[in-house]
Amino acid sequence: MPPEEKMDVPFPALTPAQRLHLDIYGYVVVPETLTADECGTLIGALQQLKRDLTAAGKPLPHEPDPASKVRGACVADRNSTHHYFMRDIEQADPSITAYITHPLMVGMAAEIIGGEIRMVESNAHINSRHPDWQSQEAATHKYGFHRGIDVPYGSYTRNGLYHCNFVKTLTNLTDLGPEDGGTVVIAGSHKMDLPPAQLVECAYQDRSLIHQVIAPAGSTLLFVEPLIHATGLLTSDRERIILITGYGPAHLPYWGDGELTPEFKAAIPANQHLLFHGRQNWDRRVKERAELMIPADPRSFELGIWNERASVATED
Ligand SMILES: O=C(O)CCC(=O)C(=O)O
Repeated sequence: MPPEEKMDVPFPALTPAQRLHLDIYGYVVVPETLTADECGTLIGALQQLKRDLTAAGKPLPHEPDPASKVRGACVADRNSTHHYFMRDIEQADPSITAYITHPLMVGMAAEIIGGEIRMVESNAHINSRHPDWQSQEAATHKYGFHRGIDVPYGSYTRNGLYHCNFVKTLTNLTDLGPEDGGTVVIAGSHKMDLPPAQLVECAYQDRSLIHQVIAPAGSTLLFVEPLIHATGLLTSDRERIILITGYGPAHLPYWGDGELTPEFKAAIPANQHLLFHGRQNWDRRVKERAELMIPADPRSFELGIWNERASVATED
């Protein structure tokens, strides 16, 4: 692949300890991936999108008239009063596109996928506590646990390290304390090829198996989709705002319902063609971490301007 078609992303993107954490638990929380200003910009864009989606009557996926969507985006559930789940948001605002194309996010996902990647979905959630929150107890709460891909199909090991073909970067744009509904996961379930219902039942019997994201704004939960996970229980009076990109190997399809407009497609630079369009080929261009103790690429990257990313200097 010519250098001008490859975005410059960190490799390895994770420190050895972060990589080990992800291998053991199926997730790692990476702090300070976005600055306070970057979080503020993204919150502004998501609140605007929420207002615009509401004004448009909350279009759903697979609407017969795609024009009813808002800049390609829709909501997952029209009726929820406290949980606003926005889907297919990749072209809804340039700052959201900048999050999807952020070199650190792309680099972290590529490291776990083990080669060239594409975006497969993009979402955001703005949620506040449930109207019945006072009747909900953290010690007995039942979460909406699920996994996005099963263990044997989604995973492989190379050089002693775990890889997965469906990875998400989930960044909290608001601070998450223990009562702010941070994502919960059943730690280590990404390696357990057992019926999810059994894993969930065991986690309710021993709740120390359930880990919850508690992290300052601008932290990214990097996780693999065989990991059983759910939205946490929110009982504070604060709003939680999170932004998510799903990534997969470049030869898998996009599975959202968004259709890129001709204007958006025209603005995609050569070095992001793969990220937005993938590549129809059986071949998988592998780039795997050779061993755990390789230090992380020390460079820092900004949210920046989505279609002005640097390309690699030379071919690998
Ligand atoms: O709301 C959350 O924290 C979890 C989101 C989620 O379940 C997902 O992206 O699959």
